[in-house]
Amino acid sequence: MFMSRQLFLFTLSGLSSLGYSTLNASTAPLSIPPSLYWDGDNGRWSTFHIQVGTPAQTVRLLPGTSASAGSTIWVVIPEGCVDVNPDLENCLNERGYLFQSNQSLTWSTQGIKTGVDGAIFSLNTFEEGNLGLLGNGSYGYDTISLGLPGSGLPTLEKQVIAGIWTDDFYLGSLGLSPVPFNFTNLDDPQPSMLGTLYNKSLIPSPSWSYTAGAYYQTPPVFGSLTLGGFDTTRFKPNNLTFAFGADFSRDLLVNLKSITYDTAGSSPLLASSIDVFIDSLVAEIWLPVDVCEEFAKQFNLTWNAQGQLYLVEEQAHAALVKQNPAFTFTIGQESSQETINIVLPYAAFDLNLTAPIVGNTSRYFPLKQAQNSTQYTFGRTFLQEAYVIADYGRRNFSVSQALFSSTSVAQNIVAIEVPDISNVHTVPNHGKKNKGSEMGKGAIAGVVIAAITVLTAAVFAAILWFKSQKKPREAPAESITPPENPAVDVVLVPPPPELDGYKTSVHEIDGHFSMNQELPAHEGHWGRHELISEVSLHELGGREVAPAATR
Ligand SMILES: *[C@@H]1O[C@H](CO)[C@@H](O)[C@H](O)[C@H]1NC(C)=O
Ligand SMILES: *[C@@H]1O[C@H](CO)[C@@H](O)[C@H](O)[C@H]1NC(C)=O
Ligand SMILES: *[C@@H]1O[C@H](CO)[C@@H](O)[C@H](O)[C@H]1NC(C)=O
Ligand SMILES: *[C@@H]1O[C@H](CO)[C@@H](O)[C@H](O)[C@H]1NC(C)=O
Ligand SMILES: *[C@@H]1O[C@H](CO)[C@@H](O)[C@H](O)[C@H]1NC(C)=O
Ligand SMILES: *[C@@H]1O[C@H](CO)[C@@H](O)[C@H](O)[C@H]1NC(C)=O
Ligand SMILES: *[C@@H]1O[C@H](CO)[C@@H](O)[C@H](O)[C@H]1NC(C)=O
Ligand SMILES: *[C@@H]1O[C@H](CO)[C@@H](O)[C@H](O)[C@H]1NC(C)=O
Ligand SMILES: *[C@@H]1O[C@H](CO)[C@@H](O)[C@H](O)[C@H]1NC(C)=O
Ligand SMILES: *[C@@H]1O[C@H](CO)[C@@H](O)[C@H](O)[C@H]1NC(C)=O
Ligand SMILES: CC(=O)N[C@H]1CO[C@H](CO)[C@@H](O)[C@@H]1O
Repeated sequence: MFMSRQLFLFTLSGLSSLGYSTLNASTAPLSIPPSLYWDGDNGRWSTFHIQVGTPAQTVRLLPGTSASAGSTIWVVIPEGCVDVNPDLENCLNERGYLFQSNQSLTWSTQGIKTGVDGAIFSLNTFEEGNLGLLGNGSYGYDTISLGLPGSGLPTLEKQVIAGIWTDDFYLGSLGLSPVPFNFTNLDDPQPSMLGTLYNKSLIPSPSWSYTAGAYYQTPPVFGSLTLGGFDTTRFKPNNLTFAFGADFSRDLLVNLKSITYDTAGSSPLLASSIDVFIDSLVAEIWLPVDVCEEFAKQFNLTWNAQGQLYLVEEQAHAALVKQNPAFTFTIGQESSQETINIVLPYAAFDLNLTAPIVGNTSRYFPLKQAQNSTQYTFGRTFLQEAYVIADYGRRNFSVSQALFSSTSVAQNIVAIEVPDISNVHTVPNHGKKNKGSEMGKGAIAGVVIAAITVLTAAVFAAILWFKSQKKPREAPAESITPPENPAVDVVLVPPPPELDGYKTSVHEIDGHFSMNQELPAHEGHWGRHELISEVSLHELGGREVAPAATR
């Protein structure tokens, strides 16, 4: 890690002496429209469309903010229905539609070591694996297009795709990491989607902003995803900036100082501070056991040992609705007193488990008992009320209270430009626990951690180098915005769709019907049958986890 930081410094100063100073001023951020669906088996989550393969197969994915796991795109493949959930009604639609690689003319596994079953590796879930979320992927390359056909969003060739079938990740993931993926048997690091978009000057910087959306709002408000910028109408600004965590795979690390709720005389639910990792690939909020127990005591949550989760009985639910507590999460940097509050109403925690996790829909409270500090996680539950802006050029991010503007409010997308290299003198060195050595242990499809940290630096260096080589001749006079004031390029994006977003059954386009509709008829086992015959891991031990008593 020390070596890699030195390299980072070296490459940055090397670039400034090369006179890197230009940008492609015509590059605007990309606002990815939500799918207008609420998907998932552990809550209602706002997904996003992408098309994969040739001809295009449209799938709905959740944005994946995890630096490691988010370096590739995950799509659910037919095994995820036929073998893992053979009895699940309407499985294709439930899992956001499937990708069939053998129906794509552009699918390729060239150069990837393949066995009889194809290129199967475990998913690079360093962080999620700590929470017991695991899966294998069938890897290959294919063409992707963002959004639905006709959306005018970019098409990218030869993106690394992992076909997944595990129920641990019920929906596929639109990985947002800029970090390239490294197959164990290939020397070439494979650029991620964000890296490719930036390298092709399709976004102004390697950065993104995301909030998960809130089904419980009236009307429900879909998620918001911007690449290379942010949407000022979706968050309440604050002045707090977080530096990325020292550990590359735990970049979005915040210090949680306290959790309180607003009922008079209530005692704080968490008193001493902890570091918590923000990860959209996880649904729940993972906190120390004593904190969870405090929640359970205060709100009469029912611990379900089999599923290791909290169910909410009707009576407790009614009491919570009546009391309507607002939970305030106070976060900041570990070393600083400056804090911000993210407030979550009870409604944000009022989620249901549905099939295939449980037979009958069950209310649960998305709080999980973390056994140690590596498990402290703010998942999508938190991101319903939080808007995160991550800037990989400056290695910093912000967390803001999400705003739920009405659909009649036009987006206001602001670009994040790449930092002015000449102003960069230091790279934050937290000197904190360095996980690089611990991580080698998982024999994983990709990402050799030490190499990746170097790569992260090297890739940006390469990108910047590439730009510096190419652009000056064309636009010599352009100067880059200094980092103090990165948001210069205000772009008004066309007005929102004419439909009311919350009418989830109404769509302008039946995008997913480019999928092969004969699919459900294939009931057999194919190719990888010996892999997937393993019963997949669920959060709950079995299909039938009924609330303790029905009254
Ligand atoms: C494509 O793969 C599916 C399983 O993923 C299989 O059922 C089908 O027979 C295959 N089709 C062809 C043409 O190979
Ligand atoms: C992934 O595949 C390997 C090899 O077949 C298997 O041992 C492992 O259990 C699988 N992992 C998961 C999470 O299914
Ligand atoms: C800027 O990017 C656009 C695509 O976003 C491209 O068409 C154009 O050629 C680029 N201009 C320069 C000077 O690179
Ligand atoms: C941020 O800081 C500026 C200058 O110190 C101040 O004017 C502004 O009110 C602050 N904004 C917020 C949201 O605190
Ligand atoms: C807690 O929930 C249980 C089961 O729903 C109920 O019997 C009990 O009365 C509740 N206790 C309180 C304090 O609300
Ligand atoms: C959860 O299920 C209950 C009863 O089945 C239903 O009334 C409620 O609307 C559901 N909540 C969500 C968020 O889907
Ligand atoms: C943290 O707890 C999880 C679950 O008990 C365990 O798998 C993991 O090894 C633990 N990690 C450390 C660093 O103790
Ligand atoms: C990153 O840092 C720069 C100044 O160093 C600041 O202007 C910017 O707002 C920060 N970005 C985020 C997302 O907090
Ligand atoms: C960027 O693109 C150029 C040419 O298209 C390629 O040579 C270079 O390796 C790419 N860099 C990265 C980091 O992907
Ligand atoms: C689901 O609900 C139905 C009707 O209330 C009931 O007959 C059935 O036993 C329940 N199943 C489980 C697994 O609780
Ligand atoms: C560029 C790079 O560092 N590639 C590495 C990818 O992973 C393989 C196997 O671990 C290494 O041998 C390569 O050096």
